[in-house]
Order: sequence, then C-alpha cells, then structure tokens
Amino acid sequence: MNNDASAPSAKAQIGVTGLAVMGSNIARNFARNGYTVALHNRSIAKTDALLENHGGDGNFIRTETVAEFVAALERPRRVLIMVKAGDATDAVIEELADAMEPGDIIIDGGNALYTDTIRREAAMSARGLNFVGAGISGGEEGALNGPSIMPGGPVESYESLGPMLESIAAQVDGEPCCTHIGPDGSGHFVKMVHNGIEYADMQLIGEAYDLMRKALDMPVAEIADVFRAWNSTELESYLVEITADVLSQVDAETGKPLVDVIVDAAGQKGTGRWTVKSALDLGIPTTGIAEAVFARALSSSTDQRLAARGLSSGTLGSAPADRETFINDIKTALYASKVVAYAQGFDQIAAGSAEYGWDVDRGALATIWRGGCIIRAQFLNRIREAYHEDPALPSLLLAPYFRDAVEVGIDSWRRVVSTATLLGIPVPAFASSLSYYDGLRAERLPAALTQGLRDFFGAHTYQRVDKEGTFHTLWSGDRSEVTE
Ligand code: NBP
Repeated sequence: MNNDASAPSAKAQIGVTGLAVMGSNIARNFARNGYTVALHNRSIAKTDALLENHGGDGNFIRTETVAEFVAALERPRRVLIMVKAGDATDAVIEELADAMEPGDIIIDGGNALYTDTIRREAAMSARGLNFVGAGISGGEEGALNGPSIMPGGPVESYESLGPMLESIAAQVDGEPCCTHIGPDGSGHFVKMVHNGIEYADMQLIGEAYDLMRKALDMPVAEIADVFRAWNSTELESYLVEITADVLSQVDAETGKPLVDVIVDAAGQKGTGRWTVKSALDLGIPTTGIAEAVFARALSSSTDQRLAARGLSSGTLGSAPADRETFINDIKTALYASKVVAYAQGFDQIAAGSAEYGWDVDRGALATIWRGGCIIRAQFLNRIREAYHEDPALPSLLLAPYFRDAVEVGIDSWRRVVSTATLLGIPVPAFASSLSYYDGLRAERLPAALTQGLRDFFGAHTYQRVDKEGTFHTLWSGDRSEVTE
C-alpha cells in the first residue's frame, strides 16, 4: 500500500470515491487487477477501514480531500463515483468537476436514473469533461470478483476506459461482460431494464415456489431440491441457484425454514418502478415487470391484506392429480414466462434506443449479461444467438429457438395458470405473461371495440380493415359513416 499522494510515483490509473459496499469492492477489484487506485470517501472512516482490512489487495493511495484525490490521478484522470444515487451523486459530480480538467473522465457507477445521466452528461460535456454513466450489476460479490458493466457516454472515453473496465468485469468464454452501450444515458437505461427483468425473474420464481407449496403441499426442503435440479436444465441461472440456497436455509432460533420466519413484504429501491414508468412513456407492454413491481406493492400493503384475510377463494379448486407432472408444468411455465419477461425487456430497450438515438446492440447486451450480473443465465446465450442471427428481430418470442420452446410448453403453461386460478393461488406474472403471449399471437384483438367506443363518446375516429382513410360514425345522428 502506498498512501503518500505527494510522491511523484504515486499516480493512480483510477480513483474511486464512495467506499461503501459497492465502491470498496470495485476498488479492490481494480487493485487486484494491477491498477493503482486512489481512494476517497466523504467520511475518512470507510477509506481507512478498507485500507486496514484489504490494503494488501494491491496498490492504493489514501486521500482525504477531493483536491488530494484528484491530484493523485494520472491524466486523463478517471474517477469512478460509487455513492448513493440522486442528490449525493450530483453533489459529488459538482465537487469533482470543479477540481478536474478538460479531457478527464467522470464515471457514475451508481444506479442513476437515465434521464439524470443524460442531463449530467450534457452539463459535463459543456465543461469539456467526459461523463460516463455506467450501469454495474452483480451486487457486492460481483463488484469484487467481476461484475457486468454497462458503460454509456462518449465513445472516445471508452477507448481509454474500456480496457480497464473489461479487465475487472466478469469473463464468460473468454469475453468480458462489459461493452460500450451507446451515448449519454444508454448505460443506465439498460441497467434499469436489467433490474426490471430481475424483478420479473424473482416474481416468477416466487410464484413457482408458491404453487409447489400451496397446490402440492410440498415441504420447503423438497422445493429447494426441485430448484437445485432445475439449475442443471435450461433454467440454469444465478437466481435459480440461490433460490435453492435460500430455501435450504434453516432458522437457527426456531428450527423452521428461514423463508417461513421472513416477513412476506417485499421492498424495492426504485429501479423496477422506473422501468415500468419508462415502459408506459415508451408505450411498451412490459407486463411481466409491471406485475412484479405491483406484486411487491401488494405484499407490502400490510393493513389491507390483514383486513382482507378470510375472503372466499371459491370452491372450484382441487389439487393436481399427479405431482411430478405438475412440477414439470410449473418448470415449463416458469421458462415460458421468463422468455416473455426478457422479450418485453428487450423490446423496451429497442424502444428506448430508438427514442434517444442510442443504437443499442441487443445481441451485445445479452452477451455481457451472461456473467457477473444478477440475471446471469444459461438462457442468455440463446438470446445472444437470436439477435446475432437477426439483429432486427421483432420479438424474442419469434426467434426459432424460443418459438419452439414456448410452443412445446404451451399446454403446461395453461394448466399451471388455470390450476392456480381455480385454487385461488395468485400468479400475476405467470398469468399476465400468458395473456401477453395470447395477445401477441391473436389475429384479432378487442381493440376494434375499444376504437368503436372511443369514436362513440369522443369522436376519436377509426380506421377500417377494408379501405384506406379515417372514419367516424355519426353516433348521435343517423349513425351513418363519414370520412374524416
Ligand atoms: P450506498 O448507496 O449505501 O451509498 C453510500 C455511499 O454514498 C457512502 O460512501 C456515503 O459516504 C456516500 N454518500 C452519501 Br450516502 N451521501 C453523500 C454525499 N452527499 N456526498 C458524498 N458521498 C455521499 O452505497 P452502495 O450500496 O455501495 O451503492 C453505491 C451505488 O451503487 C449506489 O448508487 C447503488 O444504487 C449502486 N448499486 C448498488 C448495488 C448493491 O448491490 N448494493 C448494486 C449495483 C449498484 P459516507 O460513508 O460518508 O456516508
């Protein structure tokens, strides 16, 4: 460890400010990869704790003030900000920008809202600074051992920064889980949708667990075994793997499965909600993610849930006749619904990319999500192949591999949703994904009636299937049709 910032040799290739869980682990990751890392945190305690506990990981430069921090960096200076998203990030950017010089690079690795990143990039660019909004996924462990990194910002910054980020990122089949996503807010946008997909993935896993528990009356330990077995199939993924671990955990105090002593009210920090808001703005039906966000909200509506306990479920349900068949049906439903969630997420990315002119390469994105990040999964190889075969694929559900997988499993998917419905077990993500699939493939939708109603009460007009033009029926007159 070198903690003398004034020595001429003490120049760092990168600085990290914000040394909580994520920042300290990323700083260590850079150091372990041979980079000299300047360290800074608002309060010095975190800097010193890092040096005391992990100073042996590599070369660090301890700094206390922003001026010292900036002076410790080689030029062009590269600073990674890992502080709480929002006002804290703005405050840190301002302070750094005042101390930095044109050509230097500021990287925001926090979970910033992409519109904030667009604003910040424009402001920094006007001051001659390069601003890179980088989505980083992988949590604490990924930050230390190799996250998935989604940097946006000017392509020139990536030339200097890319090799460093690629060297600390997760590697899959010799390829780094890091690539330049596109201009300004694109990196944070795709990270936001990544988190939205993570919400949907977790909700679907939760519904699969709940069905085994309530429809099949399976003990938690057996459900853990099912997830463990599924992790050697096409469902292989980090989230399925850790589901088996969480379900296997026994509470030391009560001897019960840990999942039974955890309060069933799911929290959220906002990226799922942002994804859904953006989907609404872009007009993309990201229903799987929306259901997952709403399911968390419902779970946390404690008072209402308490008051509603005891409402009737009806009497139609009966337990599935064959346990193994139903477990297999659930597996198929999970896979098909997961395909829908990813298809919708990638549609949203395509729409955001078109809206903001980012030109995001969805195949490259699937490639960097194969490792390091929370939604890493075997299945992303298939998504990567699908977009490599057809970069303009209208929907993932239309890629031959996914089309076949869903068509083969469609009856299982319907059995799961209908059984859950009859038994009164909530499956909002399974059911809405199936409805989305049915909506997408339908020859005719009741939207025709919606148009008729809109024309009736608001003269909103409609188009006809058999001729060009815009039409209106004189609903309050003689009900003849006129051309608009
Ligand atoms: P937190 O999000 O908990 O932020 C704590 C850090 O922010 C500390 O270093 C704190 O300094 C600093 N900070 C705050 Br709070 N206000 C500040 C201000 N006004 N000026 C300067 N510094 C300030 O840390 P984290 O969980 O490590 O996450 C860091 C970023 O990474 C966040 O944007 C988060 O959303 C994102 N992220 C987190 C994860 C994850 O798994 N946790 C994953 C991916 C991305 P102090 O020590 O002086 O209080």
